[in-house]
Amino acid sequence: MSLTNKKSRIVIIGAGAVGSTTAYTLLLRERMDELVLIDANQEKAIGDALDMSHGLPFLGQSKVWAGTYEDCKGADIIIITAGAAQRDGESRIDLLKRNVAIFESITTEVLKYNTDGILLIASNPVDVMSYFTWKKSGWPTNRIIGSGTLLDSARFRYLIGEKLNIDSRSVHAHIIGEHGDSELPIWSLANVAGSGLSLSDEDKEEIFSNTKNAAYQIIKAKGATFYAIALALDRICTAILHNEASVLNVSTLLQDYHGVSDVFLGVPCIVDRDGIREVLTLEINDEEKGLLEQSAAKLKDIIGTVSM
Ligand code: 6V0
Repeated sequence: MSLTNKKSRIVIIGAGAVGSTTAYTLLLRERMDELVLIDANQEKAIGDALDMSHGLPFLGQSKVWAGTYEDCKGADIIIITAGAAQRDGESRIDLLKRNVAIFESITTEVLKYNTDGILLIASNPVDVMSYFTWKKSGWPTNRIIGSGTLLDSARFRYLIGEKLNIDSRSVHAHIIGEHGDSELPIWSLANVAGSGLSLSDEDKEEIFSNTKNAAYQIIKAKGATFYAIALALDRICTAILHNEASVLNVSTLLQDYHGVSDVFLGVPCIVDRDGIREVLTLEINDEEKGLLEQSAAKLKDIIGTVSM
């Protein structure tokens, strides 16, 4: 809920698996006063909003409805989880081009009604979509946030915690870079209460491989991933609405981050009411710096293949 008298509002664009699960998570945790669902498939958004509204007698005072872009007016946060599914035989680049076109039309509509909110991007490839949204919007970088490697870092911490039999909330460990195949684990700084981790090289390899391949594993098993990303998006929204200044590994524009510039990648950032207040530079080693450069080069190549 809002800390001021103004009603807090979150708009979710794309009420698919991720969007509707995020909506439900935000409602259960009573994060905002008003929640709006927008989807190209309006019936789906209407159905979800009704279904969730019928649970409100068991919850709190939040309102949820299927809306239009006009409802972006005054919204604190606009989460974009819309996306096209890959067609049979379609290349990843062609899928990306279709998703960029979808983002063009969504951003155009949002900007008609909102100029001072925070855009939170989850659609994949999230670092590329965040970069395009930033370019298209012309908004300052603090108000464009990609979910980045927050989910990957949570998976990493969970797996380390399981291996050591320690509560994953007490494990401090980062995945940075692309939310995808070129992401990198920062083993040099991973710790529990400041002590290094007693993990063998094999353990580390297994943990990182399971982190990186988690989405493939889940999609193979049930077609999509949505619970943990919904909690990650809820975490970012809470940091914003409650002005927490929490450190979260989100995707942001890097400028001379260990020599990397002009690309959105996941790194630890301080997130508060204004969005990204500060990008924190991790003291990573030379090997990790090399991997970060590779991740950035990959993203720049992808960005170069699609024009806005
Ligand atoms: P989904 O269930 O297919 O939902 C996508 C929704 O977008 C559908 O309901 C569509 O109708 C809607 N949509 C399509 N075009 C438009 C448009 N122009 N305007 C409004 N709505 C539109 O996909 P799912 O929810 O599983 O995934 C959504 C996106 O999130 C995909 O790009 C995933 O790859 C991405 N994820 C990102 C994660 C992360 O960590 N950042 C994690 C999981 C999924």
